[in-house]
Formats: sequence, structure tokens, C-alpha cells
Amino acid sequence: MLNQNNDTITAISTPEGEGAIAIIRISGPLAIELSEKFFTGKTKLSQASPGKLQLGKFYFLTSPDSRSPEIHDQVMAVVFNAPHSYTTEDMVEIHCHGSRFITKKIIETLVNAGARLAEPGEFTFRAFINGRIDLSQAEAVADLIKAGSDLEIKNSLQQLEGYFSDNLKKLRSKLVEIVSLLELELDFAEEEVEFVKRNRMFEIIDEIEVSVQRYLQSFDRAKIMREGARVVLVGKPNVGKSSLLNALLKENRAIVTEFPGTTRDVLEEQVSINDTRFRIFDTAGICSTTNPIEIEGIRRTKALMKEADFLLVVYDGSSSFDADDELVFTEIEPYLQSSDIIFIINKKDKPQKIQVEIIEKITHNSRIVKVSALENVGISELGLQLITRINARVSNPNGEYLVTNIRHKKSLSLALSAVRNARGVIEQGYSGEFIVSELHEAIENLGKIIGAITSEEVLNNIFASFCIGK
Ligand SMILES: Nc1nc2c(ncn2[C@@H]2O[C@H](COP(=O)(O)OP(=O)(O)O)[C@@H](O)[C@H]2O)c(=O)[nH]1
Ligand SMILES: [Mg+2]
Repeated sequence: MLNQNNDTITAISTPEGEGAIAIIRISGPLAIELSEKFFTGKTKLSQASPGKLQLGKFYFLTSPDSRSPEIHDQVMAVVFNAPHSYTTEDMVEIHCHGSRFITKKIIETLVNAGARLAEPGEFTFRAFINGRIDLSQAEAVADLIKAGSDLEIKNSLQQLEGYFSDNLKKLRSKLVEIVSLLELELDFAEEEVEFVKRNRMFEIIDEIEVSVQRYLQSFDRAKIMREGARVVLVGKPNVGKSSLLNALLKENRAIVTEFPGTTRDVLEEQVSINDTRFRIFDTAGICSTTNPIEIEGIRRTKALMKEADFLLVVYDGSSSFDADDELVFTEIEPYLQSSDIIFIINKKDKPQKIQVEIIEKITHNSRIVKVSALENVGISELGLQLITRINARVSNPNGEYLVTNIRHKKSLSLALSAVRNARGVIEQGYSGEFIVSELHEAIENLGKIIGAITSEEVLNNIFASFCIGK
């Protein structure tokens, strides 16, 4: 549990192990005084100019109360005076040689003199508790440390520099403003005055809805970038879904047979074309059946469709459109608007029997791709089309901030439903207190992201994921 005391804490801030140098941080009211006892340089640390490295010696304790003149390390020390430091407290950093033994000795020396070992993330926690950064900025620190791509760095920096928090604060304060006016209105209930014009309220609600929705969509995009787009193959049995997966993978991963219903479970493969990553899911064919194994397979197919970023709907060109194809269509219909769908007619190497006009009607004349998975015809074009669509979906030309944190996403979703409920309540002419209650909900959820209102449990969870010394 993170301690809210302002005692003096210390930890090694560089990774464990041997290295050229290691850095030990000390933060708190005694940071300078404690370090000064063991450091000898040209200038005393209490008189050192802040932010400037001082060359000197750091002496270790050899027994509980004595330091030996021989046993020391040559170090650089730097002082940051409160409030101009990472934690806003007095801070010292000791840059010593990166030996496990030396770092251990220095920490032991400082702890013996009265410092306490810092908990994971405790320096950043202090920066948060002391108001230097808000919660989403603290989380950005952890993200930055873990960043593995240009995009992740850019995004965590936007968050760290407060771009995201500032936007949320603005949205939140607009809500706070209407809520306070509405509360005033409730106080003067008998006089039937309207302090907030309902139209103005709709305007603000619309604005918040649009912004929050955009953030939520950015979460999906970020997820595609990070994990790869989820592409799900659907169609009735035997149309060549598994063959198509194999053709796309250029290897025989999925089992292909002439017996319908061979793929009873979901198969996932990861493919990378031109640096775009995607995950292809081969599924059990959709058909009317009483076989319990097939029924379970179809249930999983449907569950997967809900999570898909793209659907590849496959038909067999060599047979006519039948009841099962119809069933496939019923299943994908709800996704026609929201998901990206590519319609594929497979087996173009065989004489064609399918009524293309039926599919054209279903697809509202969107382009249908004709391929032969068996003879590898049209497959690379299909791959390219997929990539173009994925890239169009994830592209971020304006360098927009992307929400990547699941905690933020959850709070944003709750805030979104609350403002939508508020709109409903106003439209139905409910009294002010119902509007206030929904808007409070939205305010609270936006506030949770920046840590304006946060439970201790949430805080502990967040900071526990940090490394020691950060
Ligand atoms: N002639 C021809 N046969 C194909 C083609 N694609 C798949 N098949 C055959 O159709 C049958 C079913 O293929 P499969 O990939 O298992 O279909 P799924 O049930 O949709 O996964 C197999 O015998 C495949 O060899 C194709 O493009 N042309
Ligand atoms: Mg199959």
C-alpha cells in the first residue's frame, strides 16, 4: 500500500545488474541532509547548485555506525531543491558505478541513516499526490518506459505533457458548469426559472458526446495498430475458407478436406504484409445443423464476428447460392454498417454457377473479389486490398492522441452512456435532479481518468505496475 507520509525514500532507478553506471534516487525532507553525510566533493550538497553534477566520493557504512575512509565509490551527485524536482520534494541522485554490490552498499548506508526503501512507483506517486502531474500523466510515465514504437512514444508523451488531461478537464468543467446552474435552479424550484437553457445543455452534451466517442474510436484504432487487425473468415462449410487462409499464409496450416464441417474450432494465424500486421481467424462454417459439435463451432464463429475488425465473407462460385449462403448473410447483416466487409467468390477456376446478382444485391454493389484459393489466383490482390483497408482504418494523419489505456476506455464508456442518458432525461422532460444525477455520473467518470476522484485501490493498482525507483 502506498504511503502518503512525507518521509525520505530511496531506491535504485536503473535496471538491476551490472552496468557502466547506476543511479540511486533519494527524495523527501532529509534527502540532502542524509546524502551529505556520506558524500564528499568540492561543494557540500546543501550548497550545490541544483541540477548540476558534482564529482565526489560516496562513503559506505562498514558497520552500523562507522564509515571507512577506504571504502567508497567515485560518484557524481546532483541535487534538486523542492519544489523543482520530479517529486516536488528535495531530491538527490547519486550516479555511481553500476555494480550490484556498490548500489546495495549505498542503499544500505542511506537506509541505515534514516531513509526508507521506496515502493514501486513511489517517486511518481509523490509527483501525483503533490499535484505536479495528474493520474493519466503518471500512467503515461509507465507507458513511456514500456514504449516499443515511435507511435507509442509519441502517444505517451502527449499524455505525459498533459494534452489528454487538459482536454478532459475542459469537457469536465463544462459539465460542472451546467450542473451548478441546474442545482441553483433546483434551489429556486418554486419560482420556475430556467438558469440553463435546454438548448445550451444539448449543445454541451453533443460536444462531449462527440469528443468522448472519438476517444473511444481511437482506442480501437490503437488496438489494431498494436495487436494487428482481426480478420475473420466466414461462410458456409466447404466454400474454401481454410484454403483461403492457407493461400494467404502461403503454407498449409489449416486442415483442408472435401468433407464439409472440417473446421470445427477457430484457428488463428498472424500474417504481416508490407509491415501491416493482422490476425486471420478461420472459423467453422455457418449452416443449419443439429450436430452439437457444429452448433458449438458456429456459436464460436458468431462470437468472433462480434470482435472482428474485418469480415471476409466467402461464397463458392462453383455452386448456386443456397439456404446456407442465405443464413450466412443473415448473420453478417448486422455488421454491414459497422465492420469492414470484403465479399469473396472463391473457386473461380471451376465453371461458375453462383448467381452473382444475388451477392451484388446483398453487398449493395460493393466490389466483389473473385479468387481461386486452390490455384492461388487473385490472392495477392486480396491481401493488398485488405492492407489498404486496414491502413485506411488506422491511419492517423493529424497525429491525433490515441487512448490506449483500458482504465481510461472504461471510464470514457461510462461517461458516454451517462451523457446520453442525460440527453434522454432532458428530452423526456424529467425534472432537473434527474439531469443532475446523470451529469454527475459523467463528471465523476471523466474525473477518474485524471485522478480527480480515485479510490485507494485503483491508485495502488496503478502504481504497483511501476518499476522500483520510478
Ligand atoms: N476447385 C477449387 N477447389 C477449392 C478451392 N478452394 C477450396 N477448394 C476445395 O473445396 C473444399 C473445401 O475447402 P475448405 O478450405 O476445407 O473449405 P471450408 O470448409 O470453407 O474451410 C476442398 O476440397 C478444397 O480443396 C478453389 O479455389 N478451387
Ligand atoms: Mg474449414
